[in-house]
Amino acid sequence: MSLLIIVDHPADPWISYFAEFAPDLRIRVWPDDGDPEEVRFALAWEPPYGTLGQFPNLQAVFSSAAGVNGVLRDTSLPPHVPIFRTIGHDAPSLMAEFVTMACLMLHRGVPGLLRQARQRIWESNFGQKTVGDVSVGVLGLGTLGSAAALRLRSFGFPVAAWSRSGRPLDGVTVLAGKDGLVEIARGSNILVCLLPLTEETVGAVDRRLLSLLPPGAGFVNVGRGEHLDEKALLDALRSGHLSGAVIDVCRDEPPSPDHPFWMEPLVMMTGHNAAVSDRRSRAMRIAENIGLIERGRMPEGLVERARGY
Ligand code: NDP
Ligand code: OXD
Repeated sequence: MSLLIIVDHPADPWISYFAEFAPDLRIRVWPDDGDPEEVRFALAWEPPYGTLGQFPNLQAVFSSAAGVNGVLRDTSLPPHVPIFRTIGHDAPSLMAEFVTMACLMLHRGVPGLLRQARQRIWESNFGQKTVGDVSVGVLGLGTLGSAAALRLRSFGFPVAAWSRSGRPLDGVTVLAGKDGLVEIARGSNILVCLLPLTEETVGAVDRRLLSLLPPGAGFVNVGRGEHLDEKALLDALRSGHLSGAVIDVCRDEPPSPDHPFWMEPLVMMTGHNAAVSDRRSRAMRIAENIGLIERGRMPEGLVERARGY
C-alpha cells in the first residue's frame, strides 16, 4: 500500500514523520516511476493538472493544507475519490493569534507609525481609540474563522462575520448572502478575509466592497490572493480611503520582486505565515485518517467537491 507525496517543497520531513506514524505505508514522492496501480493514497498541495487521474486504485487524497483549492484544480481526479483537508491541532490557535495581531496593528496604526519612523518623525497621535470602538468583520466563519472571531471577541473587539449558512456563533453577529456582505463591509473598521477560495468567493473583496468600508478602515487577507482585487486595494490605500493592510496571501506566491505590495508603505506583507501548522501533527492526523479508511470509517475533513470547500 503506497502513499504518494505531491508537494512543491522538500518531502523529507513528511517521509520521516510517516515512518514514525505509519511504518507499514510505502512512501513515494512525485514524480516517480513506480507502478501507478500501487498508489492508494495521495498527499497533495498543488498537484500539476492531470496528476491525480493517473492512479486507478486511489482511495483518498489528503490536502497537505487547510485550503483545498490547489487540489480541486486537478479535475482529473475521478469524482468518487474523496478529498480530505488537513487541519493541524495548532492551526485554529495560530490563525486566531495572527488575525488578532493583524487587527491590533491596524487598529493602532502600525503601518503609519512605521512610515513616520522611517521619516524620523517622533510625535504623539491624538484621538486614539480602544478596541471596543473598532468593529471587525470576518469573512468566513469556519474552523479558522470561528477561532479568529472568538479570539477577537475575547480581546474586546465587536465582531460580525459572514458565512454561507449564517450559522450562529456566540457573541458574534453572523450574516449571510449578498446583502449580508454589504452590511458587514459598511460596519467594519477592519475587514478580515478568511474564506476558502471557491467559484463563489473568488474576487469577493472587489473595488465596490472596499469602497463600502468606512473611511480609515484596514484590511487583512489571510484567505487566498484570488479573493482580492489587488489594484483596487492599492488605489484605496493611496487615495487615503483605507489606512493599512496586512497581506498574508497573494495571487502569485511568491509575488514577483516588482509586485507593488512590496514597496507600498501601508501594506504589511507576511509571506503566507498566518498559520503554518506543525507538519508532524498533520502527518499524524493523515496517518490516523488512513487507518480509519482502512477500517471502513470516515475521517473528518471531507471536502464537498461541488461547493469547493
Ligand atoms: P472552513 O472550510 O472551515 O470554513 C469556510 C467558511 O467560509 C465557512 O464559514 C463557510 O460558510 C464560509 N463560506 C464558504 N463559501 C462561502 C460563500 N460563498 N459565502 C459566504 N461564506 C462562505 O475553512 P477554514 O476556516 O478552516 O479556512 C478558511 C481558509 O483559510 C482556507 O480555505 C484557506 O484558504 C485559508 N488558510 C490560510 C492560511 C494562511 O496561513 N494564510 C492557513 C490555513 C488556511 P459555512 O459556515 O456556512 O459553511
Ligand atoms: C493553507 C494552509 O491552506 O497553510 O493556506 O494550510
